[in-house]
Amino acid sequence: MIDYRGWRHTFKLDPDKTIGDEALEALCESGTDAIIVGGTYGVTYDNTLELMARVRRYAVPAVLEISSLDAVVPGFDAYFIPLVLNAGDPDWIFAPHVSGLKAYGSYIHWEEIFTEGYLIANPEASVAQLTKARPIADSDEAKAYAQVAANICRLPIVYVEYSGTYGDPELVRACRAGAEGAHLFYGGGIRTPQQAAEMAAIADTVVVGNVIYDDLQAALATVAAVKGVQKQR
Ligand code: 1GP
Repeated sequence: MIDYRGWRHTFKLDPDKTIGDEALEALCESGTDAIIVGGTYGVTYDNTLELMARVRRYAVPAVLEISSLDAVVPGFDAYFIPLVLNAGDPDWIFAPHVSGLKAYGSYIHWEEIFTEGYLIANPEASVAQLTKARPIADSDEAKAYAQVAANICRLPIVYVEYSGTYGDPELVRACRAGAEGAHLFYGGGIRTPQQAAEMAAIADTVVVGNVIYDDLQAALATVAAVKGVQKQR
């Protein structure tokens, strides 16, 4: 069974985007701790299955972050289930989870399931539009959201999602303080080793996504940058 608590760096691959075999090999063999498969739009059973089969040729752990009930593919090492803490549309809080359990409840291996308290901090991100994410007023509010996830809901993971833009380290630090006892993922807009190192000093795990498809070498360089940094506690 995987243990994400030791992970410092992950790549997030979008099944709706194209990645060549050589690039995929470079990512999987880069020394990253895991590959997360996930996306907001255009994620289907077929493109998720295809990507999983390709990633499975390598030893790196593979996790599916579920965003569509039509694309729940068996065979991953683990499944991350987002619970959108600041969803403005309540249908994005528990409705999909209830539908998923009605459909697949008896097949679930609960030891492979980890819930992410997902805080969407970039209002321009596709996932923010989809879930009608409420804006986060300031770092104090972000900290309170993290506390709701970690202390009220007792979720194992808090994920600060800035998808598409580089985040505010102060806000991420506030989430780190609020998410005491939970594992903190940071993702969003990392394009340089400096950015990767800055967020790795705050978060437990750094997630690198979009830059993979724009500049593979820049993406690969984030692995060493993250591994070279100690968390500041
Ligand atoms: C997206 O948090 C990840 O879900 C990573 O964000 O694609 O902006 O790197 P980027």
